[in-house]
Amino acid sequence: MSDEQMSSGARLDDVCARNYDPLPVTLVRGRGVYVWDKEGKRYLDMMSAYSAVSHGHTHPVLVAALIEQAHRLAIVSRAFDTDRLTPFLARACAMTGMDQALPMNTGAEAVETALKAARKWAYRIKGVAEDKCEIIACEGNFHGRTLGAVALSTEPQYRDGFGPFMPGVRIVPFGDAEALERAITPNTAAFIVEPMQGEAGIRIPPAGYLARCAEICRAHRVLLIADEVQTGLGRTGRMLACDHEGVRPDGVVLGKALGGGLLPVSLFLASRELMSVFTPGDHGSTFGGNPLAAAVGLAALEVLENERLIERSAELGAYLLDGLRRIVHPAIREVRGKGLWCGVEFDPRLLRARDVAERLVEAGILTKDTRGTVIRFAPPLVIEKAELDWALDTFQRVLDSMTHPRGAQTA
Ligand code: IF1
Repeated sequence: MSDEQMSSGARLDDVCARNYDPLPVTLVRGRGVYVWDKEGKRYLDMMSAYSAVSHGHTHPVLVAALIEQAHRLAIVSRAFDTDRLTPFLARACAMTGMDQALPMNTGAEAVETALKAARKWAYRIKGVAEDKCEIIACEGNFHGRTLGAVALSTEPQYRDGFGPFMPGVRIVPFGDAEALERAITPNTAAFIVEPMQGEAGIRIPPAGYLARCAEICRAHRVLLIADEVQTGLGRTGRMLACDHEGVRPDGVVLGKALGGGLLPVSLFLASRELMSVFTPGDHGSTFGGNPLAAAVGLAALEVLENERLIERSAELGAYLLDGLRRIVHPAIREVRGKGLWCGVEFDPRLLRARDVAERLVEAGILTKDTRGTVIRFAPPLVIEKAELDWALDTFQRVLDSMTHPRGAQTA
């Protein structure tokens, strides 16, 4: 909220739609793994804006890239080429093993791009009858808030009041490859999946699940589209979560951290065959691939490698997961994680995750509950072990102070 708004006395609820219920803190500054509120209180950021701030807040190399490009050339539309787009896309393709990329801005836009590509591939290359193709998605998925992405969602609140939805969607249980095979028909264009589900509460499928899905998709000539908006770019300890199983999907969606924690940058990356369905004018975006986003995106990929953030995520993520599993409280049901992406699930009869998140804010840790039962720990990948130790000690201390319905103080 601007100074004048602050001085005018306007309140967020007066001027903003209530599409979020933010935790009771107003942030004004960030650097690295820390952010500060307007009273100057410091918080350790353990959620990284849902993994969009994997490089840490206001990373100096990325801010410098942003400022340098902003002074040169920022927005020209794709009606013209620029000197920034090709190097960015070439680096992204090299780091993901994909042939080509189509630049967008938000994760949902890149998901929509993937869905359009898959449908057109089904009609033009696989030979499915026009307007008959089907897309398979998983129970508990999250692919964005646009009407196409929400048509895939199984979360009632994300769909309530927004129908009718695009037809041709089939839902299968997450983690069950044989259910995927049973859902495939001759009209199936693609299977879109988060290799590990984020919003559903850091859900990790059985080992071999993704590899088996890839085999099934190949056997039935169905595209495998990996939505790595949250799991990609080192968050789970590998460049892509698909890499844990050596799976090369037909298409990959990247977003969030690709913008270096500074601005929205997303990509749909695919095989040459899949990307060949797009001809000039089929699809686009005013801001997609702008030189400012491309310069920051390239710098974000370079920092990922130069500062070994992917390796740090693997090493420190194992340390974080081990530390969380040593936390003691009767309300903890399960601790899950991969890389610096962990979730602690609580028994809602004993503790509400939102209450834990609010107590963590008071203790100086920013995190977020998901689905009402899971607290997510996904710090910037630049975090140090000593900061993880402080977070673990603080988390245990907060839980020790939280009673549960029986009223007994925990041991
Ligand atoms: C919200 C969480 C939700 C995503 C995956 C695409 C997108 C996302 C796997 C769309 C976005 C964000 C959206 C934000 C909360 C957050 C989120 F899982 F990260 F916590 F909702 F599930 N694919 N996830 O996770 O990307 O268009 O937002 O750039 O909408 O409340 P976007």
